[in-house]
Amino acid sequence: MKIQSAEVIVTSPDRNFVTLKLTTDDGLTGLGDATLNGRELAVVSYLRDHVVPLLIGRDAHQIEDTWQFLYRSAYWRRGPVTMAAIAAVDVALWDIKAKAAGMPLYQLLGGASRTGLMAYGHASGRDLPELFDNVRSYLDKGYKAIRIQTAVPGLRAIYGVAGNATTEGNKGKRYDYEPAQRADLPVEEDWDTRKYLTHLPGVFEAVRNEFGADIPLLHDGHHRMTPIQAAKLGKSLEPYDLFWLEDCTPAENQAALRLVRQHTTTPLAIGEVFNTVWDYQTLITEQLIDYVRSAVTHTGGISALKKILDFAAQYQIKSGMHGPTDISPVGMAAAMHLGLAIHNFGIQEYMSHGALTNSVFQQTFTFTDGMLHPGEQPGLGVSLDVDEAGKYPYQTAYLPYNRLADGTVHDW
Ligand code: KDG
Ligand code: MG
Repeated sequence: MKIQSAEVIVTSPDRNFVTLKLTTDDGLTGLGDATLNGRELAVVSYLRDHVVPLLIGRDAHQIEDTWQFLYRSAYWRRGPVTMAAIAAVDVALWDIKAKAAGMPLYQLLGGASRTGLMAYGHASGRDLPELFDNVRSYLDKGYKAIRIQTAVPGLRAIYGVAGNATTEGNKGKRYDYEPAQRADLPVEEDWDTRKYLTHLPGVFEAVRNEFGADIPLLHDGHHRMTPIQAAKLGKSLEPYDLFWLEDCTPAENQAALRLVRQHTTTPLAIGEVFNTVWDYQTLITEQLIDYVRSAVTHTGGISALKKILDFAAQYQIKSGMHGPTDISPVGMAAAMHLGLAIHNFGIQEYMSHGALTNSVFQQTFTFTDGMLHPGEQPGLGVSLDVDEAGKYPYQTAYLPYNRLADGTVHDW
């Protein structure tokens, strides 16, 4: 079974998505997600100019060999653009192999280890009443675990808070639904770690008082703290029993997590900006984290992320795969099949896509009583309507960035 054609499809229904579609000489098709939020066209060029010509005529069954060929023959290694491109090829080939086998993809990864995947949703609010309303709306939808993000008094706009969004299309709406703004320049937001560290524990105390001790609560620090600040935050949140504190420091300095770990028992999750196992080596072997946050899309695909998660399993570290809206329905389906199969599944982030996105991507997954399941259709269970996709051309969009009060650029 040879790869006959490879097409890179760019569409922007509710936001930009990049999808690789492979077709074999016996007519099977496979999809892979190559979306890199705010840098989409770099992956399009990497695929169209440097990868597609290498794929034509290759045996579609040789997934591992193709992965190693693309990774090693480039000479230049790692990085989000390269690894998103390789991920798209890897996932599309798994989709094809599962269709050829006539099985849903999770069966080829070892079969189901559970009946469904516990998912968490994103609640936020400018104040406590708004946050409580938002938490209730997630509980009403069946979510069993909820991420809590809050505005901070004195700060105009920060990551993850719906109501105070600065981006035009999202003003007063679900900012955490789509932080990337369709515009020629990124939006500037503001940040003050001291104000944040003072405010956050009180918000978690209020949420626990309102909703009780049982519900798993999560929080995303979004890379904005130094190690000692993160250690302080983890410690101050201990009474509220978080499921995890995510990205408490900029993730590229793995050693920083040693200091955080020494000071707090709040579980730590990290890795949505990582792209290979090398980003995790110290974190996993020294048991400095509890959850691997990588997306299939940004970490070289199912083949590579499964190896990272198998490695993590030896250290009792579980999965917490990235699942915001910039992971396309194809990337989400890949995460669901992998999560269903591995033993060390932890939790799955899940923000539903918009109606236009769902008109471009037809999907078989279900979300019932807070649990995701990828469905039983052979392959990933996702198809792409090329005509619908063509109605929504690419639009320039950027993620926001932060400045401190004195004008210094800060991690967003
Ligand atoms: O593209 C960036 C977003 O995916 C990221 O900001 C979302 O931090 C995020 C999360 O935890 O979902
Ligand atoms: Mg995050």
